[in-house]
Amino acid sequence: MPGEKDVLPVLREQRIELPSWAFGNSGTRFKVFAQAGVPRDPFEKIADAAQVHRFTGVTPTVSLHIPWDAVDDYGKLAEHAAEQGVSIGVINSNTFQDDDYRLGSVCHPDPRVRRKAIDHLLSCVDVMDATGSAHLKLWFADGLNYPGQDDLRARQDRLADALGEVYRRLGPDQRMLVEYKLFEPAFYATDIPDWGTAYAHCRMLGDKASVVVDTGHHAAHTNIEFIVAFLLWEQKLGAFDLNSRFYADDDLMAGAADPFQLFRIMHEIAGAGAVTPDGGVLFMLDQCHNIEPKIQAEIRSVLNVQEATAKALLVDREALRQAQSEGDVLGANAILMDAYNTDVRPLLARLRIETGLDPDPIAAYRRSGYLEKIVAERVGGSAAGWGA
Ligand code: AOS
Ligand code: ZN
Ligand code: ZN
Repeated sequence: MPGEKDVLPVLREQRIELPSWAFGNSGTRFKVFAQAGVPRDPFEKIADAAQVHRFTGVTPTVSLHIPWDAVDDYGKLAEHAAEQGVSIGVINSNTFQDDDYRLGSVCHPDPRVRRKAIDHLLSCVDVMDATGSAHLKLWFADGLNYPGQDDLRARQDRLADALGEVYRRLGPDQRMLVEYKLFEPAFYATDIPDWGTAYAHCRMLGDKASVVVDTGHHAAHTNIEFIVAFLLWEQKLGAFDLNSRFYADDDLMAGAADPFQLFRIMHEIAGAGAVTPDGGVLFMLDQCHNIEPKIQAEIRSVLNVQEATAKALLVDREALRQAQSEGDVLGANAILMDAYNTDVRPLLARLRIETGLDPDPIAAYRRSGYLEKIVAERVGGSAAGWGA
């Protein structure tokens, strides 16, 4: 089995991006439960994200969602992030919260609405220019509720046209990430419902486009690690939106519902040497904390991802290859399970101590008094966007 000296250098370099929207109030269509002390603007969201980085040391970037995080001066927001010890990461577009988008955005039958949606995406690239962000993440709520509602193939043409126009606007160091989702808000057909559709568009676009795997966006029992392995093999895996789901797109904490699935995904990532940023895959959380404290939940999620990664790095790959080549079915499986069943918490505690952090980030955060401070200072926090 690989030892601590093999695993620690990789874990030291691992990075996990936080979503700005995880820090605002969120809920379901039934109720948004307001929490005391939540951020009132994007500056305060970044301040909260910086706390997660302060205690974990591996989350130095924050994803923005435009227009939820729209500000007059993006340069100022980027400066504020730097003052807090973090920086702005991926820019997420939002073409789903306007009355014009009832029948879709870039796939809408009306060219006026498509133009409006494409202009929004282009303005997101302007935000990238202003903030220094290198990635544009596209998720579309486009789809149909009823058979016959629109022409499925015509909508793919419109999608391809829109993606092409935005792709051509990207600067030399900017990249496009295309996310898929099986259903919701559309219930009959979604225009990018699966990895294959996203992959086909990314292939047509070129090297700057790759696929986002949101772990909550599949049918139950989908073998997500196979999708991950295939996209890695094709060099088209751009990013993850990590979260947990029990039923649909639940957006619960990564590693909470099925830590074994997260381990199996990280095993594919570790096997491809893609844990660290030089592997070219971004790891982001895409979560909402409707009932639990938000900053603490983000810290817990980061720890869960680190634990799954550490276990994946402990897989004895040499022995595994040997067992695989000998056709030793149970031996190979046992090698994987040995790594999964290792308690990696002491190893991660040592990693933190070595980098000057508290070995128990949650306890340290709770002791810090930050929550009490923001509860006292902030009155009337804003919604994340969902359920707003
Ligand atoms: C929506 O279901 C997707 O997961 C997107 O990534 C979305 O933009 C994100 O969840 C922000 O709410
Ligand atoms: Zn997502
Ligand atoms: Zn989602």
